Amino acid sequence: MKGYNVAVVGATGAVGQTMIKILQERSFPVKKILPLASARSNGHTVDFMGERITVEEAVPAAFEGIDIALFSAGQDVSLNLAPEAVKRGAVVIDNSNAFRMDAKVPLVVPEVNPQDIHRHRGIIANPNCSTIQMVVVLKPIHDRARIKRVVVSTYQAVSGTGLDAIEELKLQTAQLLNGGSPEGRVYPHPIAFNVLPHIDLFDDTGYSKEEWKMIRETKKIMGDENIKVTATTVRVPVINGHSEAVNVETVEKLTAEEARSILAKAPGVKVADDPQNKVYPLPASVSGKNDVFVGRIREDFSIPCGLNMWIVADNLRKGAAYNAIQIAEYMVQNSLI
Ligand code: NAP
Ligand code: 12T
Repeated sequence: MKGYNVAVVGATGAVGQTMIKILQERSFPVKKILPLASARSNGHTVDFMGERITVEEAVPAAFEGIDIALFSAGQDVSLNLAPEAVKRGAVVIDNSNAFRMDAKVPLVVPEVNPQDIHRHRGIIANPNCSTIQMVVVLKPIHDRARIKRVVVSTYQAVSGTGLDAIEELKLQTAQLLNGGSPEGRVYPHPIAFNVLPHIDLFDDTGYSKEEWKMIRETKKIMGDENIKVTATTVRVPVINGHSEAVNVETVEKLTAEEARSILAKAPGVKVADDPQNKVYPLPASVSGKNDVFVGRIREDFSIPCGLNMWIVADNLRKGAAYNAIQIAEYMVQNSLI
């Protein structure tokens, strides 16, 4: 089988490390792996297929001979280096917010809109973590009953922000248990034993950028500007695994039983829905898994055609690294690379 030269930009970070793990788990056809990061990581190594590989600095010349570049080092790095990688013949799968709403750039969740991959011009964008896990569940419902409106509240883990934020939650938890009063460094307020209705920056609408990402990206991925979406995005003191309470209004009536049966057959979805027996998705149980989990599926009796659901996924996997590698796998399977 053909092998590919794969660069991972941000290889020392929370998402980059997960990418390297998943490439191995799935036996992706890697000929050469090139871990890239900032100059701060000079001398660091990563393990790949039993070999110790030195991390190199992400500079334009590093992309010479690279077939696939998986970017996860923030928006500025993507804006600077993704065009350099494309110029040198690589296909870029970008995890940042840099290109997601660019009309020329496909924004892809393989269970929802894999066909959009075909129109790429070098860069394919990976959506925001909270959007990805939601649309995997919305798509089969939309196909059957046409979604009019979505109201979502998120409960997002600190791993979505990166390794510094994971350390901050652990440190603050220890400090509070020992009678201290920690101050926020990564976040504007302490996150331990707290809940922050604040993810990314606010604009003058009163919404956060994270909320706007969920609204705009959902329409683009689903290919339907008529779906109304509103969101409240919230950080909770969970290490890994984003949860979402999602209310959906449809044109056609769906009972909870029908929704459960549609979702049980949907790609990338696992139904965990038996609340009487304490079965519902939890971040602690889905962390480390690639699928999106849904439970608490029930009718919204306040309107004629409404459903409530609880959707949980590993934000570093389906929300970032796994989704990106699924896109790469699709390209390999369809001879697009
Ligand atoms: P992280 O744990 O803080 O890691 C950041 C990574 O970026 C590190 O490898 C870091 O390298 C590298 N980096 C930072 N500045 C750089 C520079 N100037 N040049 C080269 N490399 C640089 O963060 P993370 O959670 O992995 O997230 C990284 C990015 O991925 C985020 O900023 C975001 O854009 C994206 N992301 C997307 C999603 C999604 O929703 N799909 C989810 C999470 C993250 P050093 O170790 O050398 O500093
Ligand atoms: N601020 O990919 O902090 O746009 O959890 C992902 C995660 C931005 C993004 C987070 C963020 C993104 C976070």
